[in-house]
Amino acid sequence: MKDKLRELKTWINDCARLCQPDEIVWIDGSQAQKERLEKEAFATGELFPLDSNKLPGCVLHRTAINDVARTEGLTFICTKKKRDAGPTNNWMAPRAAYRKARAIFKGAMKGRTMYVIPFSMGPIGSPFSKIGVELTDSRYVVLNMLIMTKAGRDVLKYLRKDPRFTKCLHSKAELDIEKRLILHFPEDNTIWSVGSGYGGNVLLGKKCLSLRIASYLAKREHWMAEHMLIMGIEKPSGQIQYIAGAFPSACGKTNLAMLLPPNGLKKKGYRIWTVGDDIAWMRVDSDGALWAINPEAGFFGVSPGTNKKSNPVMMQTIRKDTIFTNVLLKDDGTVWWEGADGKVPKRGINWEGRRWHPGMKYEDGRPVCGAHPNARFTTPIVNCPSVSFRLEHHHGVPISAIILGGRRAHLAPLIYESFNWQHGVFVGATMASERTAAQFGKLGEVRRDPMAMLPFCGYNMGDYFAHWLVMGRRMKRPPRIFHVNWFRQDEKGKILWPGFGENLRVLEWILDRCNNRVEAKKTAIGYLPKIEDLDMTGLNIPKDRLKKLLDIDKKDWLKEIQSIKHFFAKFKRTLPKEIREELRLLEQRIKSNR
Ligand code: OXD
Ligand code: MN
Repeated sequence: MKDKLRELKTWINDCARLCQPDEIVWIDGSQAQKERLEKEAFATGELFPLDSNKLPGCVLHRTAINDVARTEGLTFICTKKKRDAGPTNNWMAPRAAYRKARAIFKGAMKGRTMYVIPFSMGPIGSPFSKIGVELTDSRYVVLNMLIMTKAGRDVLKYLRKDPRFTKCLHSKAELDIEKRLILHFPEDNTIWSVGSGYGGNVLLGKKCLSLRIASYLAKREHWMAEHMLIMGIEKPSGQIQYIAGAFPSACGKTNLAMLLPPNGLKKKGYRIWTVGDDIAWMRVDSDGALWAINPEAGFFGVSPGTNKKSNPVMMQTIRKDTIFTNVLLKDDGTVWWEGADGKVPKRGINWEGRRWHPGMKYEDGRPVCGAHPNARFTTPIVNCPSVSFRLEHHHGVPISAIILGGRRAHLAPLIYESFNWQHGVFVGATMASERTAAQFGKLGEVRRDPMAMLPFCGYNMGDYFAHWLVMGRRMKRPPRIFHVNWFRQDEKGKILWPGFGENLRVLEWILDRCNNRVEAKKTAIGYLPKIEDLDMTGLNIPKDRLKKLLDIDKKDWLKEIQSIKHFFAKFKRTLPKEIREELRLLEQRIKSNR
C-alpha cells in the first residue's frame, strides 16, 4: 500500500540533507516529551526554571539582543510575479529566494537536533483547519508551538487522509541579523525562516501560516484570514453575540478580547467570553452569515503594561504553564516587567541577562529596561478564565459585527458605523494608527494599516480589498462594520475616554445597532450614536466630553482625505473602483456638510 505520508517524509529528508542535523526527533505531543525537552533546555541555558510554587509550569527564555521583534524588513513574499506581492510587501523571486536561503540553511543544524512538529491550526478535523509541519532546531520553538497550536501525533492521522500541509522550515542558524530571512512562498505552500529565534519570526504557525499563507489560500478558497480578535458578549438575557475586531499593534486588542465588565454593566448581567486575541479565520456558512474560528491554541502577548488594571483576566491566565520571554528575573524566581502590578523590584537580572536595578543607564545615558518593551508571554488559551466554551466548535461562532480601530489623537470619533459592507471595506482600507513612544519612528506619525493586515497580507493588498468586496456579495447576512477610537485627545493632549472595561459601553451600542434596537445619527462619515443611547451607568463623563468624543472636524477630515489619496496612489490599477468611489463619496459628503 502507498505510504500516505510519503510526501511529508520526502520533504523531511530533503531538508535534513540541506541542514545536516545530527538527529531527527518527531514531536508526539506527550507531556513526557515536553518535560524532557524542558530539562534539556535548562541544561543548555535556552530556558531558566522559575519558582514552581509561585509560577507552576512557567519558564523564562532570553532571545539574542538583536532579535527581539518581527523583522519586517527581512520578511518577503516570494511569488513568481512581483505584481502578486503588491506594493506593500517586500518581494523576492522564488528561485532567488530559495537560493539565498539555501546558502544559510546549508549545514546549519550540524551538532543539533531537527525537530519535526506536525501541527493543526484550528480544531483538528474542522473544515476551517489547516495542517502544517514545522522543522526546527530550536527547543524553544517546539515548546512554544506546543502551546500555540495543536501539535503532535494526532495530526498525522489527518495528514494520512489529506496529505496537503504547509511546509515550514526554520533554523536559528547563527542568529546573525545579516543572515536572517523570513520567506513566504504562497504558490508552494511553503515558509522558510532562518537566522532568528524571536516568536513572530519563528513560530511559523502564527503570523507566517495563519495570516500570510492563509490569506492567500483564503482568497483562492473563498474565505477570510484576518488579524482579528474574536469575543462573545453575553447579554443580561443570556444571549451571546460574537464580534471580531482588527486593531494595529499597541491598540489594546488582547485586553479588549478578555475585557472585564465595569461594575455598572456587570450589575446588568454582562459577561465576556474570549475566543481569540489575534487571528480569525472566517467563512460563510449555509445560513449566509460569517462564522469564525481562532486557529491558535495560545496567546503570545506583550508583557510590559499588562497588569490587573489593563488586563486582570490575562494576569490570572499567566500564573501557570507560561513561557516568559525577555522579562526581568527577580531574586525570588518570579518575573517582572515595566508596568507590572506592585512595587518595582530593587534588583534582578534583566532581559539582556545583566544585573539590573531601577534607574540604571547605558553609557550613552539611555535607561536600561528590566524587560524588553516587546517582552512576551506564551500561554495556553484554556487557562484563560473567560475562555469561550465554543473554542473547539468545528463551525466556530457567528459574527454579528466587525470592529476596526486605530490610535488617533484627533479625527476619528469614539465610534461610528459604516453605511454598508462596501463602505465598511473602505473604512478598513483606510485604517491608520499614530505611533506611540514605544514604537520605532516619529512620534505621532500616521501609519496606514488596512485591516491591521499591512505586515501580514500574503498577496497584493489591492486584490485583498477586492476579495473583501467579493466576500460581502457572498453573504446573505454580512456582519455590520464599525470603527472605534479609544485614544481621542482634547486640545491639551488628555485622552478623553477611560478605555479598558468601559469599552463595553461602546460594544453594547454596537450590538444594539446589530439588533435594530437603536436609531443613529447619519453623518458624512457614517452612523454615530445619539449621546443618550450610550449607557453611562456608574461612569461620570460630562456631556460636553462625550460630545467631543463624537465630534467630526471638517478640516481634519479634508486633510485625512488627502492622506488617503496619497496612500491609495501606490495601488495603481489594483485598487478596486468601488473603494475609489467610496473615497469620492466621502469627500463629497464632507465638503457639502452632510
Ligand atoms: C503581534 C503583532 O505580535 O500583531 O501579534 O505584532
Ligand atoms: Mn497580532
